[in-house]
Amino acid sequence: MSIKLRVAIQKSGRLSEDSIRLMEHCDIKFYKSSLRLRSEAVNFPVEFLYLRDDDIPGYVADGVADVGIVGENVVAEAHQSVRSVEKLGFSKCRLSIAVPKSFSYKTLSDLTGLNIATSYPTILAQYLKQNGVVADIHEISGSVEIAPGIGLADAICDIVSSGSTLLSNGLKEVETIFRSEAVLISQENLSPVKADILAELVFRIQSVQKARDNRYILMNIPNDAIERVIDILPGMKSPTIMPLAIDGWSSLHTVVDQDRFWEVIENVKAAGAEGILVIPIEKMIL
Ligand code: PRT
Ligand code: ZN
Repeated sequence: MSIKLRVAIQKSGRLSEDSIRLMEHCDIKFYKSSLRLRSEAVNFPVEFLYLRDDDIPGYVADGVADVGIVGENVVAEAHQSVRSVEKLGFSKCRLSIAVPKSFSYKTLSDLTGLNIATSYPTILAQYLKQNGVVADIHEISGSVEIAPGIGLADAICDIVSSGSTLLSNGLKEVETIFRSEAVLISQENLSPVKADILAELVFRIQSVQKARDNRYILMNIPNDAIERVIDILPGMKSPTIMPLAIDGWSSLHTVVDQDRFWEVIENVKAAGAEGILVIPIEKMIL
């Protein structure tokens, strides 16, 4: 039997869909079934284990899985010895302290002596300690946001994404203590063969992520505007320029970072570009 890298992904939850989509964008083909706990890829030496997210750092540290995809919040809370290999850019959220709306909060020391409910006692304790605040941490495993309303705690520390859960429970966010996104973690001592498979997987993930952050653009420009347009595309490799069938015009092709995309489009339009086409990129290998 050939050696396969065992990749742990969340069985069902907020990370599952994006984790599977990322593997598919890396052209790894496998059968997904919500009933199965394990599946093998057909065209790449990996097999997937479907687990609860909280178990992933421990399984990776113990070598049951070789690598895993999980939130950085879970990794930090688990404090297992695993290596963070690559941030994955999805499931972004923050761990924040929130208090009832009526609480007149000014600084962290206002929490001194209070009871804070959380599912993240380790991260919270570390944060309070670093900031010299002594409070009681009350660990609960779910529905943290209702704790102040039922008199179980004075404040909470929980994951926030849009903030609507806090709002609908009469709470306000007062401190962000940790920012998180999905991350690829690995066991610390992979065999050389597995380390090679991981390197190939990371290479594919990076190519997919770079492609996701960029757009390929094509435009027609009058030849006398070529210099001006090139000046608008700073920091990028020299664009491709090809003559059009019409005299005095060229087609220019280049790659633009999506963060700067609209600004670049506005500027090249003003410089005389016409017929601008924007094309998504599937993979970018640099
Ligand atoms: O069953 P299993 O144990 O595998 O899953 P789970 O229920 O423990 O985790 P899951 O699927 O809810 O979340 C997995 C990971 O997604 C988390 O560890 C975070 O890294 C990340 N993530 C991103 C979130 C959120 N956004 C999020 N909004 N995790 C939880 N929430 C919850 C939060 O706890 C709160 O109840 O959503 C609520 C807040 O959302 P807003 O949008 O109202 O602010
Ligand atoms: Zn969980």
